[in-house]
Amino acid sequence: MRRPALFLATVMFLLLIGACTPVTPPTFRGTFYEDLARHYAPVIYQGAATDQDFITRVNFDGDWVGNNNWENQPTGDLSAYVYYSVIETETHWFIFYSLFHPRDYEPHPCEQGGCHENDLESIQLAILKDGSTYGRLQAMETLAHNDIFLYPLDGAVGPGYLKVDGPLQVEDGRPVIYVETYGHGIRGRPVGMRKGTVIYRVGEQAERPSDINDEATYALRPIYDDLWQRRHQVGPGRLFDRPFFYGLDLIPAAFDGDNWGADKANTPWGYDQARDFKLHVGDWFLDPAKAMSFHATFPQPFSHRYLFNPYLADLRLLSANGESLRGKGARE
Ligand SMILES: [Ca+2]
Ligand SMILES: [Ca+2]
Ligand SMILES: [Ca+2]
Ligand SMILES: [Ca+2]
Repeated sequence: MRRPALFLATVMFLLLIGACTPVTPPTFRGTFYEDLARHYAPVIYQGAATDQDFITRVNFDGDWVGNNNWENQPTGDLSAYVYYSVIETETHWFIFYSLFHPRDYEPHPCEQGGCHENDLESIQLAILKDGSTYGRLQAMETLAHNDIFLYPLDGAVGPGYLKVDGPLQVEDGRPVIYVETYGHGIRGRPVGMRKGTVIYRVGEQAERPSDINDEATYALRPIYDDLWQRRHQVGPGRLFDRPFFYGLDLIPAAFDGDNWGADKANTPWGYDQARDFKLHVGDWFLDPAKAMSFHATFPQPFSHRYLFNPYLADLRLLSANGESLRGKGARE
């Protein structure tokens, strides 16, 4: 066989192998990262006026369609879930938690404005790998609508782009967060808590609170398995919408939604807040070492070299030595 023919045959063979081999993406389930996320899973004080303030999973209505979630809120399963992810550098673990509500609403009628379908507000923790099993919690950032707020626990962590909103509250080593009623913005201190309060703690069971003053356990779900794997489901009637370029890849900035506005709720990798000109949309989730060290001042050691970042790896934006290639011109 002449060389071009041999080459062609080899390519055809590899394509055939690729087409026949089921691609199983890595999973967080059963890994140390899941243990770590469970170890630091927050205690959630959820302001609650109605069951529209109960946290749940994105497929609470039995499907992965975004624009029927407002409609299905009254009939869907409101068992409690929190989404999580872990990214690791040489010196830190960054744990991201996202809380989903089918509706973001107001005490007044939605005709007066302020409501939208789907709602995802998030927090991120920076854990110093100090040689102990679960490391040492250094700081938390929380998202509330248009802003990200900073809460150091380690006295050596100081303000950066963000001011310090207060000290990080902990309960049994877990961060305590407050989720406002109606709009579900998250803070490290009680803000916008109206009517009742549901206290959620991590557990094995996903429980549904019985009323707006109750305690319930939530189960964890991996962002990587549940949401990131569906990032190509984009467009009206699908899960996501508002694609944007991160590197050379289009990923969706929002959940598909159509009540009281189009596509109003962000994905974990779609937040636009606290960026200035230093960060790209997506960096807070996808490149947390860069984002958090811009938002806050961390003591050394603080590495920007990733040991585990499956998102940048999937986007082919991870260099051989673990650095983000986003904005480096390598694939742009
Ligand atoms: Ca749905
Ligand atoms: Ca809808
Ligand atoms: Ca909201
Ligand atoms: Ca849409």
